[in-house]
Amino acid sequence: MSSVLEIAPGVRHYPGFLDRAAQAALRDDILAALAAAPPFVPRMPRTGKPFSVRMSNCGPLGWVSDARLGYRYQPTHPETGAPWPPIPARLVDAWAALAPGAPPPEACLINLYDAAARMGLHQDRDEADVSAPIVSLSLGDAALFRVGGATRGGPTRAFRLASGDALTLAGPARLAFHGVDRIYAGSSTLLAEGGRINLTMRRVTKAA
Ligand code: MD6
Ligand code: FE
Repeated sequence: MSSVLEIAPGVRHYPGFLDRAAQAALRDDILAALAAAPPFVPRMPRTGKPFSVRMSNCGPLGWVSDARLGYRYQPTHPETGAPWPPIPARLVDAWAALAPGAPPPEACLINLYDAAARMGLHQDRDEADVSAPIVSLSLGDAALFRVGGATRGGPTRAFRLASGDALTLAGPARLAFHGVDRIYAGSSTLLAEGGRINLTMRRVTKAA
C-alpha cells in the first residue's frame, strides 16, 4: 500500500493510493453509476438553500437532503425513485484495505465539484453506527481539505487532497469536523470536463 500520513489521531491521508490506471478505471465505474443515478442538487434542511456540490450515491443506501425531510439515508434516488446502483467492486476493495475488520460499506456518497464548489465544515453523524471509519477517495482536480476536532470552533488543519488520494476518518476522528475550502481548477487531467469527484464510503446501520 502507499505511504500514510497521520494528520491527527484517526485522520489518515494516503497520497497516491490509486495509480493513474486505477484512477481511470474508477472514474469509468463512477461515470457508469452516474448514468444510472444522475447527479442531484441537495438542499439544506428547512431553508432549502442549495449545496454548491452536486451529489449521487451507490450502494444499498444513499445520503440525501432536502428542505422538508433534511439529512437522511434512503434506498432510492430522490428524483428518479430508482434503487441506487451497486458500489463498484474496486471501491469495496479499497474499503477492505483501508477499513480492515469493519462491516461492509452500505453507502457511497458521490460528491461532484466544479471549480467554484465548496463544502462547509460538517460532521458525518447521520449514521446509526459511527464505529466504522469513513473511507474517502478523490478523483480529478485537487482540493484544499480542512479538518478539525469533534467540536466546532476548535483549531483546524488544511492540506491538499489530489487525484488518487485516500483519506480515512476513524476512531477518535470519526466525528471530526471537516470540509473543502476550495478546488484547484485545472490541476488534473483525469476528468475530461475538469472538476473533482469525491467518494465517501460509509457503514450506516449497526452490523448484526
Ligand atoms: C470531500 N469529504 O472530500 C468531502 N467526509 O469532498 C467529506 O465530507 C468526508 O473526505 C467524511 C470522511 C472523509 C471525507
Ligand atoms: Fe464528510
